[in-house]
Amino acid sequence: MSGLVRFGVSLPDELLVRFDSLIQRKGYTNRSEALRDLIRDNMVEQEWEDGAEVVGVVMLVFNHHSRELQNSITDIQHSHLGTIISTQHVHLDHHNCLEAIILKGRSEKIRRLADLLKALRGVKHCSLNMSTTGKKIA
Ligand code: NI
Repeated sequence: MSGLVRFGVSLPDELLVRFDSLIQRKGYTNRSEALRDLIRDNMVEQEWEDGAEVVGVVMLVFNHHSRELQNSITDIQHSHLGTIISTQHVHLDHHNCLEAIILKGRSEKIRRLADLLKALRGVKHCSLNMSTTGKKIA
């Protein structure tokens, strides 16, 4: 368990007014928690840039009736067993499916895999949520 350290921050007054307004809208009750989250976001972003081991979620929305596409999505997953840790399939409606693929591994590998999935014909939307293993984030 790490301890808490207090430190002073000097900011242009106008910037602080805007910061306070922003964090209030986002539901923060104090500046410290908002600042901690900003720092964490920045560290996670850096993990992705540095090629560290990270966690990501690829969300795919695609046409249920395209069997070829469904096969391709499954084939890609079967050939990346070391990186894909879980997959959830949701039948959104009669025509649309959503697949949430949770990945853990080197950031460039996860980006490549997300690009591969996105480029498949028939994918309506693909997004990559870039998160962290949490190991280095307090
Ligand atoms: Ni489905």
